[in-house]
Amino acid sequence: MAGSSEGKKSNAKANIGGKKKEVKKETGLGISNKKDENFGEWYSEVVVSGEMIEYYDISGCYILRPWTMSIWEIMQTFFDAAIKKMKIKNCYFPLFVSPGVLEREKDHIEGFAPEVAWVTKSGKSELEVPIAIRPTSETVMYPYYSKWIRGHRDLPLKLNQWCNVVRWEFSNPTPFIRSREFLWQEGHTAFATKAEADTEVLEILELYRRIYEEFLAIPVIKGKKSELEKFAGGHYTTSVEAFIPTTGRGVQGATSHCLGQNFAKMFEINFENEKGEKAMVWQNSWAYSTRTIGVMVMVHGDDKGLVLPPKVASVQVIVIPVPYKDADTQGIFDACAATVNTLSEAGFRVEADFRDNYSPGWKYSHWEMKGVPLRIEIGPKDLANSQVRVVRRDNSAKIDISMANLVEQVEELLANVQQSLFDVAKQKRDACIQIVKTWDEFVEALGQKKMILAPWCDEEEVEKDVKARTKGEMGAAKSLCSPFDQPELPEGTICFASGKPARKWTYWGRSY
Ligand code: 87F
Repeated sequence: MAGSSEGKKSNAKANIGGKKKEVKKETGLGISNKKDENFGEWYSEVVVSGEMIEYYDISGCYILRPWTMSIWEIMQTFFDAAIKKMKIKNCYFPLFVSPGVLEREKDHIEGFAPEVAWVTKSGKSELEVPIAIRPTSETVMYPYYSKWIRGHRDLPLKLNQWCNVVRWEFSNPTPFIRSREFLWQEGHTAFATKAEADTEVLEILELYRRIYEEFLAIPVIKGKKSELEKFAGGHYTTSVEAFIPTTGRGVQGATSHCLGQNFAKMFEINFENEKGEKAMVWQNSWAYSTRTIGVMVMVHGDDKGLVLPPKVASVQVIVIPVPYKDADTQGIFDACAATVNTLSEAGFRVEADFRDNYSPGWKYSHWEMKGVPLRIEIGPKDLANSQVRVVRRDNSAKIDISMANLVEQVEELLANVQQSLFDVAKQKRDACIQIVKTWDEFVEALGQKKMILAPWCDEEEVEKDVKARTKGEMGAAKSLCSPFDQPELPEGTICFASGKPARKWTYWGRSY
C-alpha cells in the first residue's frame, strides 16, 4: 500500500526526530498546548485552529465560523422538528427591552441587573430613555402573553424563538462557555394547569438529554436544581449536567424551568376557565445555547485538536489523495472523486481535499485539528487493490476497506465512532464520580477534582455554608443537581455538611 505507507513514513520520520516539534516545523500545523497540562490555553488554541472561533476585538465576543454554525444547525434541525411535533411554534420578539417592563420583574432581575447591557445613545445624542438589550426574553414576551391570553381556548400558548442574547459578564470569558453574546433557543409556554406544565418540563429536558447524549456523545445527568441554584423567578428548575474530567468542573448543559404562576402574577396573565372563573396561567421556560458546543470541545478534544462526533460533523469523511512519485496520479484523483460520489450519494457528508499546494501530511494534520471523524487515504497501492485506507480520528485506528464494501463499512465505522466517543466519555465521567458521606471525604474528593454525590439535608443555609467553606482560588463548590435517578437513601443517613437528617442525594462540585 504505497500511498498509505507514504503517509505513515512521513509521520514516522516526524515522530523519530523530536516528535511534535518536527511535525510543527514540517507542516506549520499542530496544537502546541497539551490538554492535561494547560487546559485553558489548549482550549483556546483548539477552537481557533479548528476554525470554529475567531477572537474579536471586544472581550467576551467571538466570531462563530462556518465549522461552528454547521454543528449548531444540525442540533437546531433536530430540536426544531421535535418541538414542532409538540405543537410549539416559532416566533421572533425584539432585541430591545424598555426599562419599565424590565423592572417589572424586579425581585429576581435584581441579581442579574449588573449584566444587563443598555443602549444610551443614537449617534451623538443621548436617548431620552435608555433601552436594554435582552438578556433573556421573559419581560419582552409576557406583556403580550397577557394580551393574547383571554380564555381557556387561548391555552396552551407555546412559543419558541431562536435568537441571540447579551449578558455583560465580568468573570473570565471563554468561547462558547461564557460569552457576552450567545445564540440559543428560548421556549416560553403557558398552560391552564400545573400538570400540563410539569409534563412539558420533562419532555423538553429529555430533548436536551438527547442533544447531549445522542448528538454530542456526552453523558449528562438529569435532575432538579437546589433552591439556591434554581432560576429565582421560577417555581423549580430542572437541568442536564455535564462534567469536564480534565478540569474537574461540572457544567450546566441546559435548563427547563417550571415558572409556576410567579410571572402570571407580575404580568397579569389571566384567563377565564371552563367554569367562567378568572384563573392564572402556569408557565414554563427552557433554553439550550451554543454552550453545548464548548462542552463538546472540552470533553472530546485531544492533543491533536477537535474531535467531532459524526452526528454533528459537517464533514464526516475527508478523502485525501496520496500521490507518489511516478504513480498514476490521475487514477488516484479519480478514485478519490468516485469515493466522494459514492459516499455522498449514500447520504454521508464527505469532501475531498484536492489542493495541490499542501502535502498529504499537512492535510492529515489539518483535518485532524478540525476533528473530522474519518479520513480516507487513497494511494497507488490502494488503487491497484481497489481499496481505501480509513483512519479514525477518535482512536487513530487504521482499517483497509474494499471499494466494494465502502458504503456499509463507512456507515458502520461512523456509528462505531459515535458510540465509542460516548462510551469513552461516560467511562471517564463515571471514574470522576465519588460518593461521600462526611465533610472530610467531601473536601478530599473536591481536591481530587471529583463530581461528588452526597446525602444532603436540602437546606439553603447549608448550601450557602458549603459555598463559604470551600471558597478559594479555584472557585467555591456548589450543588449541581439532585438526580432524578436517586440511589437508595437508608433511614438515618445524615447530611454530609450539616449532620442533620439527609433528604436526598445531590451532586456537588466546582462548575463553569
Ligand atoms: C442575566 C441578566 C438578566 C439569567 C440573566 O434559563 C436576566 C437574567 O433572567 C435572567 N441571566 N437569567 C435567567 C434566565 C431564565 C430563563 N429564561 C428563558 C432560562 C431559559 C430561557
